Amino acid sequence: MKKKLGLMLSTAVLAIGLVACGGGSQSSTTETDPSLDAKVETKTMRAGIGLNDQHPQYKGLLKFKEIVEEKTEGAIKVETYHSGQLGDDRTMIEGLQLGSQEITIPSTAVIANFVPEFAVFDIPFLFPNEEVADAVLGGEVGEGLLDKLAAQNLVGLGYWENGFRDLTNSVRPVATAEDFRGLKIRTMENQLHLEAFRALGANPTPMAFTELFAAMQQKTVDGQENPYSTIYLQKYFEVQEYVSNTHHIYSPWTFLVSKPFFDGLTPEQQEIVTEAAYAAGAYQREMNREAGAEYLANLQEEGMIFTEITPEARQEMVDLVQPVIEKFTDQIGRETVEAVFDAVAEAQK
Ligand code: TK8
Repeated sequence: MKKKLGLMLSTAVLAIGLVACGGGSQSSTTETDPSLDAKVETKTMRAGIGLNDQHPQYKGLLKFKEIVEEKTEGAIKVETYHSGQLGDDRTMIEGLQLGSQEITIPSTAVIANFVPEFAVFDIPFLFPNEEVADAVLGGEVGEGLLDKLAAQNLVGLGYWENGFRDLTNSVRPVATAEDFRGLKIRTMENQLHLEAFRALGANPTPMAFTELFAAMQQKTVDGQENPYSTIYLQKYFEVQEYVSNTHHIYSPWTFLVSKPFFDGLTPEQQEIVTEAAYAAGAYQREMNREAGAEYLANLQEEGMIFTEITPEARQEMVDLVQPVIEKFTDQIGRETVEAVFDAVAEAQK
């Protein structure tokens, strides 16, 4: 009798739990635990990213999966989908809001379409190096921006590293701003990126990451800009000839979880998922940097022609994009822009 009452209670609690976290959501299933004769609710986190399974972004996601499944003893299962299998960044963010997936790790540039303040990280030449980027993103300013995601039904659990973005193209070597003239460059879907490349003299086209390789292959665009890791691991050397170390933007990714799903987790599960996201982010950043120098050498071995951007040429680019930064400061939020620039200055002391 006692056992039956226990089973009834645990089933009742389970039923309340299911209703609390959205009931029949596809992300929650119940399995019978033979050892306890009680129904143990397992939850599934469908995680989609844009990069392929060779990239540190995916290796970081596998680390997240390993930690969460181990620490929750299988109560939370993580399904991983790479190479845009669940869609491009914008589609996957909407998937979190609609409940068709639970995790994605998009560029802040695309998040800016949902939370305008995130465009602050698209300000060209904002971060001088990775150490300053780490200090700002991991500090009060970066964490404060994550809090703004809640209004979009999203939870931000730290920043991962996409890295410094560099230009490639199939037309000519680019050594100065003059060399950008007329190049059809794919940019992320972000107005600031678009106008910054216009200011440099290029002819930019916003495009989802998932369409980029084909666009370069069909010469719909002449070039693109991404970190060396992406250029190499996505095999852009097969469709691009020239690469320059423009290092024009340090691009973060943000680890996003669906807020309705996150709110349905137990406090202990929320802590495990949060800690796993930050730990996997640190793991991914370290892996990205360890291999960083090799990627450019690999690109040259694959036949790409590398052009060094001199400090003078880079300064000319900085000067050309200043009016764009001014124009977007109010759209991003003057307070946010000033706070980020102050944090950058503080991190360099
Ligand atoms: C991958 C994108 C990519 C980004 C881009 O999902 O779109 O060029 O740099 O990393 O987020």
